[in-house]
Parts: sequence; C-alpha cells; structure tokens
Amino acid sequence: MKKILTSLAIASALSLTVVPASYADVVSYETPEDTTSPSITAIEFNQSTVNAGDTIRIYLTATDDLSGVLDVSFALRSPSGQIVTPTHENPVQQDAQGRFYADVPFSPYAEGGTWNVVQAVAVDNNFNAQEYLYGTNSPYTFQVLSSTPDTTFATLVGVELSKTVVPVTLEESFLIYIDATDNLSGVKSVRFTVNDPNGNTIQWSGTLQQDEAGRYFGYVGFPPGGPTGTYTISTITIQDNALNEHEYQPAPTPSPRSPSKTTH
Ligand SMILES: [Ca+2]
Ligand SMILES: [Ca+2]
Repeated sequence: MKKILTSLAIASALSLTVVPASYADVVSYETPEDTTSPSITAIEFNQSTVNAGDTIRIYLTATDDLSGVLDVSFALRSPSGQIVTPTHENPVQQDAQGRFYADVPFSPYAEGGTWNVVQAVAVDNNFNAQEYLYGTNSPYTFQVLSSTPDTTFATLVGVELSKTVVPVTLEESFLIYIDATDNLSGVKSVRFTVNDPNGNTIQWSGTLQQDEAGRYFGYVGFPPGGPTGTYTISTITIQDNALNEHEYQPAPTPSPRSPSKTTH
C-alpha cells in the first residue's frame, strides 16, 4: 500500500494521468446515458364532442426515466380514413401540470363522425423516440358534429410555366402557375416538387402565394450546371380547408432542360 501511495504522489507531482485503484467507484458518479424511450401514459380530450368550426384540445401525458420528455406529436384519423397531423403545423405546448397539449381546430366543413388518435410519438431529450400505433380500433376517440362536411379533394385545374426551355449554362428561375379549385371548403394550400432528368427531387416548394387572378404561383429554380434533359413538376399537393389533401402527379411532357408543361 505504501508503495502505491508513493507512486501516486510521484505521478501527481509530474501531472501524469493516474488510473485510480478502484475505477468502478469513479465511473459510478458519471451521468448514465439515457437509452430508454419515453412513454405516453394518457391521451385525453377537453370535450368528447366538438362541433365543426370549433376547436378541441388534446392532452398527452408522457413520462421519461432520465433526460425528460422533449416533445410529443400525434396524428388523427377521420371517419373516412384521412390522416391529419395537427402537431406538424402547431407544435404541442405544456400546461402547468406538465401535460402536453395541442389545440386542433376543425373547419366548418370538417368530416362528421368518430375521429381517433391513430398514432402518437414521444421523444426524450436524448432523442430516444417511442411511437405508438393505435390503429383503427384506437381507444382515443371523439365525435365531430358536422352538417356540411367536405370530404372531397381539391381539383387541380391546370399548370402553366412561364418558360419551357432553360439554357443549361444559366442559373435561372421562372414561374409556375397552378389553378386549383375546391367544391366546398375552398383551397387552403398548394405546393409542388421538381424532379431532375435522373428522377431526383431537387426542389420542394413551400406553400404558394396567390396572384390577383387567384392563381397559385411560385418560382422553379435550377442549380447551374445540372443535367440536361427533361425536368418535371413531379408532384402538386393541394389541401383544402377541411384538411383533405391530395398529391397530384402531372404527366411529364419532354422538352430539353426544362420542366414539363402539363395541363389538366
Ligand atoms: Ca429516456
Ligand atoms: Ca373539398
């Protein structure tokens, strides 16, 4: 023992790293890594029935062993099977008791009937995630009362491009115009994606603006020096105000180094 103490003293004096005799005692003081996902223990609603046009508040109680719950999200399923993800647009908040909640507004044209929480995810502060899939027999349900439900996708009427051929040497952008209508609740948002000639998606637009004529428009941009060939407006996604969403895939029309001009 005396010999060990002496060598420790020498090592200390020389500022060397010393491995303690009992290493296990030291590591036990380190913060253990959080490798366990959080749990969602309850899903509740502030009301069991909501009128179309009103808002329901959905509470999720989640617990975590170590690092704490960072975030939760959920998806709803409408009576006809539409999946709605309210927490993608409006992240959850926390009340005074630590419960997570989200306010979910229903349009006046919302689909009536039994809605349920079909999926929920909790993530802890070490990014361990736990997904729950409740399926069509989810026990977490509420009723929506609606007298004028809109359950029909918006219609893609037409697509126009301000140019159809773009020189490969230029970094150039041009406009896309999209006409869309909806039978009942009206169009809420339009967005599109662009594929290059190799089929790789090179642009995801945000929500498009509307011009004075009511057409949705946005800029299509190309990276300079990209491959020559036919660029395609690969998808156009339209959501109506009753949250019906549909992804249209316009048929491409070949033209050199340009997005295809497609009309429906
Ligand atoms: Ca954890
Ligand atoms: Ca509609």
